[in-house]
Amino acid sequence: MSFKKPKIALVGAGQIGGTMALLAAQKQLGDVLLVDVVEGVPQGKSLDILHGGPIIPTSSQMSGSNDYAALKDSNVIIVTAGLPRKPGMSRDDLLDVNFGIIKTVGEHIKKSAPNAFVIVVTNPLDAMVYAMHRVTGFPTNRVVGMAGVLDSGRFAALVAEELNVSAEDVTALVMGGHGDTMVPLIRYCSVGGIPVTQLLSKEKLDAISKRTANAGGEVVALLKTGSAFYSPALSAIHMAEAYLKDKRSVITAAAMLNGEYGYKGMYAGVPVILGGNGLEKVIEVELDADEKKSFETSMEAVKSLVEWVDKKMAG
Ligand code: TXD
Repeated sequence: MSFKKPKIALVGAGQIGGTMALLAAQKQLGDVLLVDVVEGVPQGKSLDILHGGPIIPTSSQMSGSNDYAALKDSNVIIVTAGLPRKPGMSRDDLLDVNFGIIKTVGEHIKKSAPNAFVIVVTNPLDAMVYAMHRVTGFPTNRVVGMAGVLDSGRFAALVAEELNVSAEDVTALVMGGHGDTMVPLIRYCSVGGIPVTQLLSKEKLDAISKRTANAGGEVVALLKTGSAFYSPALSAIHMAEAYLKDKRSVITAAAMLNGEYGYKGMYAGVPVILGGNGLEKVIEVELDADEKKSFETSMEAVKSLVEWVDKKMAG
């Protein structure tokens, strides 16, 4: 018997793509390919990481290409190709230009790597992951979006900071679309198993929810020339690892709903089990009246994005 390392393709070798390449090599998840339209960038970043291989140390092979044909037989493909947000720009402003990019990338994935597990990161996330599913025609267990891991991580990090405790002891659950209407579920957040509502006041928790929904914008305003990339890269690699190691991780991902939470045919950020078959299951948690209302408001925003993509696909 012979074994080959998994092939991890990162389409988009920008801030998130480059960071993911380093993380994937550090974690020895497999061989790493960077693909980008800008000549030299994927080659340069992969060469740079390759030079660090003996220091990490890692046995991951690194390569970079401007040719989508290099995607051939990839096991996992993480897509960040697109334009990032500039200050003052909403995620939805990006819709048109990034849709065109996802369409091109999706068509190549379909041709070159028909069995790949695809994680979409490009914004506006809920529309782009839906477009990727439509363009590739891949089953929904193999096309997911990254947002919930990041949004939940942001909420948990802010709770940990407020309580002055280790971030690794806080778990949080942020559902809904990846936009200003995301739904932090305060009562599902726990600190070392203790419900956070026993440790922080409602006012504090409401402020943390607000700051979480605006966290991406807060980073954009500080960076001025791009959007967050370290925590998004960590989040997407966390998902790839759950798949490659068949971890059956319980995380929040943008997943296609098929009746869960009362919606069908739309992606939404929901808790899921991620393992060797990709998205193994959508977990339905109980929502109270207020949470349900917030989730529905968030889904209204996603619905208009889905309709936009459907129109584009039809015409
Ligand atoms: O939670 C989330 N899902 C997100 C999403 C959190 C943060 C950022 N999020 C979005 O990810 C962001 O709004 C962007 O749409 C993507 C990528 O963010 P990144 O910060 O990595 O952007 P960069 O540095 O601009 O990188 C994008 C790269 C860049 O190198 C382009 O040349 C390349 O994408 N690009 C392409 N690559 C391949 N193929 C095509 N067609 C292409 N077009 C652009």
